[in-house]
Amino acid sequence: MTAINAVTDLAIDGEIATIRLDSPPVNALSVEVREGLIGALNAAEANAGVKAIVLICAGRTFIAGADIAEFGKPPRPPFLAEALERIENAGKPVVAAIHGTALGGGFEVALTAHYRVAVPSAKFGLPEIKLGIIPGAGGTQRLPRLIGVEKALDVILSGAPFGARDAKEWGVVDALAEEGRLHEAASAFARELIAANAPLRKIRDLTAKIDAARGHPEIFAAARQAYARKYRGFEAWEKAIASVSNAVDLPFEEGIAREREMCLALMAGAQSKAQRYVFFAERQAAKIPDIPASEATRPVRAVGVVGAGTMGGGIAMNFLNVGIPVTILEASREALDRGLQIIRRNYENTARKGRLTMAEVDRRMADLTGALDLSALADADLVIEAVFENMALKKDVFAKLDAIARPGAILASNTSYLDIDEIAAATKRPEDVLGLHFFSPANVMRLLEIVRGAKTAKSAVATALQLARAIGKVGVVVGVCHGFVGNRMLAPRQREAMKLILEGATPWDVDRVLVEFGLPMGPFAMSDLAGLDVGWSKATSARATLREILCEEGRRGQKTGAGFYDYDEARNARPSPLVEAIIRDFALAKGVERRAIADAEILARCIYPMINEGARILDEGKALRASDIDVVWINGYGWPTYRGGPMFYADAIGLGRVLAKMQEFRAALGDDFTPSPLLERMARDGARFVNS
Ligand code: T1G
Repeated sequence: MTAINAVTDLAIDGEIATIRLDSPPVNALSVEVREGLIGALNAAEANAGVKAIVLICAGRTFIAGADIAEFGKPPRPPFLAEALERIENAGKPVVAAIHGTALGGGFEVALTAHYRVAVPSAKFGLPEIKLGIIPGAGGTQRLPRLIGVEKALDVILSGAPFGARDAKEWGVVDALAEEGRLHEAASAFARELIAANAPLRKIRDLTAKIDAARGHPEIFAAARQAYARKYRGFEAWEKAIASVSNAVDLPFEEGIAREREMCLALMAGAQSKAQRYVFFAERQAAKIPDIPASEATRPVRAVGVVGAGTMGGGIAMNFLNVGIPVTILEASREALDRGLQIIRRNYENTARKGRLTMAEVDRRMADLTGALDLSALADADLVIEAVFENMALKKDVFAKLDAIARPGAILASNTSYLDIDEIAAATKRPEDVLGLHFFSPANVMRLLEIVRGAKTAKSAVATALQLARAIGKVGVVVGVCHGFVGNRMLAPRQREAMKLILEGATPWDVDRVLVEFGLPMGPFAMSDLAGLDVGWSKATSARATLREILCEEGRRGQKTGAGFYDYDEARNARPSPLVEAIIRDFALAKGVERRAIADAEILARCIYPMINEGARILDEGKALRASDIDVVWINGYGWPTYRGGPMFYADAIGLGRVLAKMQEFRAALGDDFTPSPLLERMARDGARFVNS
């Protein structure tokens, strides 16, 4: 075995040369890897005894893509394109041996090999779209030639990985290897190629699949339609479609050149910069300064959920999905049956869409046990309380859990606002108590706020972070304060939205401005969806707020066909002249002077106080870092990834400008706009919230 460089070895075994890359953690295509790859290929080619070359990776995965940390820096030769050309034009067959995840540039490397062998657990994909770019090393040109335009569009636009069995069926992989015996299988495959004198198959020369798509613009129209909603506001996806279209219409070399041009232009743009920042921010969130990665976690083999309502049911599904059995508790047989029924129906709906087999639905339901007596949770390793948002009730639940839960069990509350330390004090084991704040719908939204109380044990926090990952969520550790990070920052936005409509903007103006900014929904459409009567009661309602008036008028949101908006049968929203009149009357009664309000003011009034609240949260240490706040807003509230989160966005505007605007608003509108001392300090120092 010869070392080509620090990350590349070449081993010759008879007629087979094996190039082995070993660049932890994920064999990303750094300058060293590119150098090693080219050096090893040259050596293998120069060796006359070598008749075939196997390319394999050490560690957990085949190449997982370009090195994202190198993006935005001046590129250093040798460039990836050169390495790819060397592979594809090698005079001896190159077999890529794939395990783990062959993603992005890694998959593109494999597509320049003449043949591919993979273990069944391997995954393939082109996730570039998630980083705001398009594949830049031939992915949009070679993949359509290999699997056809429709499938390639789906792989590239979804950014989602596909498994080895699909890869085999689609012809991406030529042979499957036994798990753990990849090198042997790839070598055997290479020997067969030598024996058969097999041709050097270059994907670039395949034409049948792209010929079939020529003259069929409807294929591209369908892709555009399928992804338009998902990518509203994003730039890269249209370029991806254009590039695949080039694969059909242009010669290979030209298609490749244009692909690279578009990829580089996107990479230099603001959207990709924000999306790359989010990639690293999400991984950073799992790192807690005073909790080492070696901190022992507690095994979680059985979960208990208290409350089988919408939240409890959604929470339970997360664990059932990954094979962790759940016992779910309700107060009455009727409520329990209803809760279980809804979970089953959710799964059956997924099965109907073809995303789950009925056998899998049954398996998940078999892992779910309903219970009416708290003692059924005595063996759970983790209990999550999801009852009404009421402190007395929660304390009562925790006192009872304390009496029955096994030692070391983690006791979690799904509260959205309440003081975890006060809840923990209802037990004799506050070290085992923390908050696990799921976002509705709990089985869908990726965010999990992990609320660390004053006495929460490190092992409990580490376990929660690990568990978040296991159920496919992004866990963010936050401190105890009213509304934690997400809802605490939502509050000033909602407050300003309500003030704006009294001052003269319409609810639809406010919603439109925020939707144009990139949020999935404006505050008033959101209120209508959630129900205006959440926390409202007829008995105490006194027409004192706009919300009380609307509720008393029977306008309680979508479910009543009317809220801020009017709704038709299909729940399409229409602006309501009646609501405009109600708002006008209410403003008059309150003595609020009305005026025309520009879109720019609406946006600044809604967003800047959020940033200011984020600064307060940071100052108080309730978030560990500004990027954690951004991860919360991206994954819990649909903040557009291409704007990188509110704190990243503040940096992009400039903290001096944010502060100046807050001061201007304060002078005109009062102390709701008092700048946070941290914002003042940072603006004065020319500092930034995040490193990007
Ligand atoms: N570049 C740099 N660092 C990377 C990286 C990459 N591509 N992928 C992962 N890391 C780091 C990550 O930050 C973390 O570091 C550690 O590796 C483990 O990651 C030309 C231009 C491979 C499925 O988008 O999807 O190719 O936090 O915690 O859950 O067309 O990482 O430990 O310091 O996520 O086991 C396309 C991105 C690039 C793949 C592994 N490729 N990576 O998941 O571990 S664009 C991607 C992933 C491109 C070409 C274009 C995942 C993973 P640290 P992890 P994991």
